[in-house]
Amino acid sequence: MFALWYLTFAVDEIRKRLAWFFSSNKPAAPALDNKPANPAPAPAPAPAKEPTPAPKPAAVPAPKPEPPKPAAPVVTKPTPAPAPAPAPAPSPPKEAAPAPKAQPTPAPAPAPVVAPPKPAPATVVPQPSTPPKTADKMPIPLPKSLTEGNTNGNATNGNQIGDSPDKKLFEAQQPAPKVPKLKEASNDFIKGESNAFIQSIKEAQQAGERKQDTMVDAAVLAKLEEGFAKLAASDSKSLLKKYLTKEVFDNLKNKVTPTFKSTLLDVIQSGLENHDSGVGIYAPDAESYTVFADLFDPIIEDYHGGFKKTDKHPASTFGDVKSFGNVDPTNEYVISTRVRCGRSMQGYPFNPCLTEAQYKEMEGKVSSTLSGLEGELKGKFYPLTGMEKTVQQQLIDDHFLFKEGDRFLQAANACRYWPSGRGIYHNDAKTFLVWCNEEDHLRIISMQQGGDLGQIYTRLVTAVNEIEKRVPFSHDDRLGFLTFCPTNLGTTIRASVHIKVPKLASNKAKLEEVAAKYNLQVRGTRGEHTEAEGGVYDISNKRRMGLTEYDAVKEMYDGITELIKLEKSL
Ligand code: ADP
Ligand code: CIR
Repeated sequence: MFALWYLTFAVDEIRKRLAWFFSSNKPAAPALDNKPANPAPAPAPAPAKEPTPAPKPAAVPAPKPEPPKPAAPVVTKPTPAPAPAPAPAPSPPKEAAPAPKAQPTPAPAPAPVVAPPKPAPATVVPQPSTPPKTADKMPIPLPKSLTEGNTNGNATNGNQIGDSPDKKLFEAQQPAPKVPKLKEASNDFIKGESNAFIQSIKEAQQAGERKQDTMVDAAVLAKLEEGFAKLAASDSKSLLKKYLTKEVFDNLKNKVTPTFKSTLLDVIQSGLENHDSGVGIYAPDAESYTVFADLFDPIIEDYHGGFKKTDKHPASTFGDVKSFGNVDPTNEYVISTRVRCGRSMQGYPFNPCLTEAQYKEMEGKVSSTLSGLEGELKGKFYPLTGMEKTVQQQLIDDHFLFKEGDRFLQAANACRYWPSGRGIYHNDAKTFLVWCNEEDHLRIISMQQGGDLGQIYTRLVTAVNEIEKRVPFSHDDRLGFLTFCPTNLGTTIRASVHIKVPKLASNKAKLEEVAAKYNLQVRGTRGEHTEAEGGVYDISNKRRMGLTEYDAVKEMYDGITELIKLEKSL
């Protein structure tokens, strides 16, 4: 009697499980953008340039993805730019602006401090007020207490990735266990092993749930396959092409980040669209550095001159700021000098995952925080929204403001809602500037004519220390300060000169070769991906990771000193 009842129960159970199994393993409907069906942020508008064209049928993978395998120059005249026309004051920062639906609410960022700053309490646990559907099973990222490398005196949180619970969780999720085949399970049942069968179906259910968590929709996979094939057939010199082997590609193409569900396409689409990229990848969110580590790690190691996946970035050390002299004391070669660093605000993801409301909220926080700066750093915030085109162009031409329409950033989905939330703060002399929400949340810049690196670096470090007292920034134990582009991780420091070395530069390849010997990078007059105008080159330290801030600046100082010596000797 019991056996009969049990058999009936088991058959019924099987029917239900089978019905579930087939329904829950269907791939999600293709999303309209390149995010999976349930993306955290608002969908991005199509980039200016159409991404990879529609896939050829042959390139479209089967709808059921395989489970992941294991795992002006130059400032030639003294600050010639006209002061920007008065721009509309940014709206006051909204406290706890409601997050859009399905958007993981960032950890509460501290209110802008204008008066004497208070360090954030190290024990505050960021509580998303509206946890995203897909993050329901995610532990809330706990703040780490102050790390050695983080000199800002604040706890770190959501953008922390080092050994965070998030990291452990999504490492543990890979690879998803093999889903037992139903036919095998049925045979088990016929053999009377019903308990084993029910157990195996339970396991299949769990595996299915995990598999769904990491499922990348078919449209994204098709774009990935076609983009990969085109890149592989191209003569691209990018680090993306160098390190995205078929094996790495296959291992990563089905992965998504736990919180924002960013895919490999989000990481590599800039390099897929722009085969002339030097690097070709960006991190849509901080978790990408771990989930897509098989691609990020070798690129980071190559770009930053040997920073291995087992290495740890040193603690932030600005060193003896006054120890630098003038890099060109006779004033013959260097036109101007600039040192910048990048920072990401804790509690906010990188560009591709930000909502328009977050952009505006961040702009408000940046503007109101900077309005508390004093002395030489005292200045004004000018939002891009409402800025006159002529004023904007003049600022760009004078090298104070970021350019517009960077195709590398656009393809990475980093220019959404432009110009919302973007702006620039500067003092009257335009020797201290802060960019808001261009490539990074903040770019803090000190620059002036001539080669007085000591004065320029001292100003930068004073400013960074002041701002860090007021705003908590994202920092990782291993990677240092977190940035959107892997080339900027670590110190985030780029110290550059605008320099004329006509003899050396008569052979561009030779100039590049000599610069590389001193770990220097050569850019054009208007920055990255531009040409030299009037023989003016932008030469800077290339690596920013695995060394201290002081050493990154010293690398530029020592290298330029050698270049000038060489130019004199020719
Ligand atoms: P970043 O340094 O932020 O990575 P870019 O290479 O795009 O970015 O340069 C940004 C702007 O800074 C450009 O207008 C560039 O000409 C200017 N710039 C860089 N170095 C100097 C310098 N030493 N003097 C004057 N302008 C500079
Ligand atoms: C590229 O890959 O060329 C762009 N995405 C920019 C990379 C950053 N550039 C750099 O060398 N620091």
